Amino acid sequence: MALAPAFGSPAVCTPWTDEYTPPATIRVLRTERDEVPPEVVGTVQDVDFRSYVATTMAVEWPEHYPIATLKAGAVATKQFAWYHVIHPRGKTVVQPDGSTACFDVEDTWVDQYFYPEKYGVGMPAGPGPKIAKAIDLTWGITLRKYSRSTQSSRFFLTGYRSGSSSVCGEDANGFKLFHNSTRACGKDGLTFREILRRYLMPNLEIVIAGRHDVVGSRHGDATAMVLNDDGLQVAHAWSLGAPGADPSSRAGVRIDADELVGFQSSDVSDDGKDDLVWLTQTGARSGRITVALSDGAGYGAGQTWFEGDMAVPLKGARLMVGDFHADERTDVAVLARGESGGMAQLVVLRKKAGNAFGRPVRWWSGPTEMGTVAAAWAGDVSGDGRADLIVREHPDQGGVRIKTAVTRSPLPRGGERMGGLRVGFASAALDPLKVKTIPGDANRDGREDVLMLVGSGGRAAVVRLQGQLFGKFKRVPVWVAPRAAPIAVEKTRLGAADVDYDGMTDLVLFSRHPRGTRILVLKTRYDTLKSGPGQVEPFDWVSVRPY
Ligand SMILES: [Ca+2]
Ligand SMILES: [Ca+2]
Ligand SMILES: [Ca+2]
Ligand SMILES: [Ca+2]
Repeated sequence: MALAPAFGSPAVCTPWTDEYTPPATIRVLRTERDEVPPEVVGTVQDVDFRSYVATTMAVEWPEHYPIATLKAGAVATKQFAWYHVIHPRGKTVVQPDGSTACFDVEDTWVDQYFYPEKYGVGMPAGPGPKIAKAIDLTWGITLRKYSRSTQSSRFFLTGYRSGSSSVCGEDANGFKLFHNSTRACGKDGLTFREILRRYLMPNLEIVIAGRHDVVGSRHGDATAMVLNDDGLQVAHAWSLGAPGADPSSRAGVRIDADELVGFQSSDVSDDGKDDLVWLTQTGARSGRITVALSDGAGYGAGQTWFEGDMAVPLKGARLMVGDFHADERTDVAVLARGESGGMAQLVVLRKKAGNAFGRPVRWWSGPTEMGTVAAAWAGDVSGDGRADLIVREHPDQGGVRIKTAVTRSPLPRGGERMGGLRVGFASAALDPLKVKTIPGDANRDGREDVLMLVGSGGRAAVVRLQGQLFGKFKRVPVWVAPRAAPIAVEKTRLGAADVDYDGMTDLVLFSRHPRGTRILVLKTRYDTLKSGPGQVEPFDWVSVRPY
């Protein structure tokens, strides 16, 4: 086993400071055990970080635990070690050859138990496929604690112990997970996000950075469909936030606009890059769902992932994408007219293994006049990992209304899978033409918010409707456009992406401009927005549709 060189300064061991992307390796002090070769004992090893997490979990979060518990454990195990990499304790050891080496963690219970000779990846007693899955599905997730007084949050040390209780949540203290009781939570049917919230509340942020990354730079991108002269919708993506990336448009897929019900962006192939999904009507109640996968440079050719009976009338229906099953996979949903007047219904097509969506399953139905629905999205407002329904309505009597229906958790086996559609925000005074809305997680607490651009008295303002546990919104004014740079709300459409890669969804404005369309990013901070970057594109704004 080669000895890694010692670094000069104990203040830096593994040189890594990123709080959103895990380190590639970690330096581990090896101690004496039966199967550890004598030449390894007392040395520091550079270990592949993912293997380190998997090997540790094989002992500390065993394979037979429920998958939700393992996912919570994978987040905590990863972050415990990662925290020590980015906050070095200055630990060093004199190795058997006389050299001094620094290390981030030691391989005993002092930190996390690491014994690759016996529990390593590929060993009979090593991590199995369930642990590997739990790690993969949560690799991009980090936890932070928010402080209201400083308007900031910090990546914190996540610990865990065996615990004194076998009742879910009973020994929760706000900072640690406990094996026995979190195992009970998993058996009770909680999702891993619900487990993390129960043990690590209050002020917990469950963060995923880089939302809506299409181009593959990790940073979120601006995207819009533009209608061309041949009547085709052409997908365009702009990488505006990544340092050194080419900000010019990448044109991709062309979609025949006839019979198109809708298009959406989401990562349906689980590689971290958002793909394009669209629904085409092939009959009154039948359709085809096509996917164009992003390869990082652009979209590939369209592939049919579902074709057939959609179970609902598609005329006037709304396509949406979201993870309704809390399995970290993107499902497709359609909000449509109900079977009788004044009713609406939602069906969900589950993402299956491979390139396919399952048959539509009834998720919700209730009184809603589809004629008043101006937009609908799937987003996890309640923060349990299951997508909820967000609907924007323009009531006949005027104003703007936003309603939510929350997916039940645990998921009922049959019947209604959602609670009722309830008003989360309503204003009779607002002119719908001067209110633009887009969902995103702006305060990175793992709950979907709605960002609202409002024109009032000549100066545009942004209000954040902050998602809450029961699908309600907290209204937080965050920004007013400067007098020197006014924004015409009625000539603006909104996109959303985490352009600066910090887990807070940023706003992307597409505004009418004398030379075409002006794209402007408003970067989200907790209590305000920061303007830029932006550019002007030569597309007639009238046909530009952000997605
Ligand atoms: Ca993808
Ligand atoms: Ca939810
Ligand atoms: Ca939020
Ligand atoms: Ca951001």
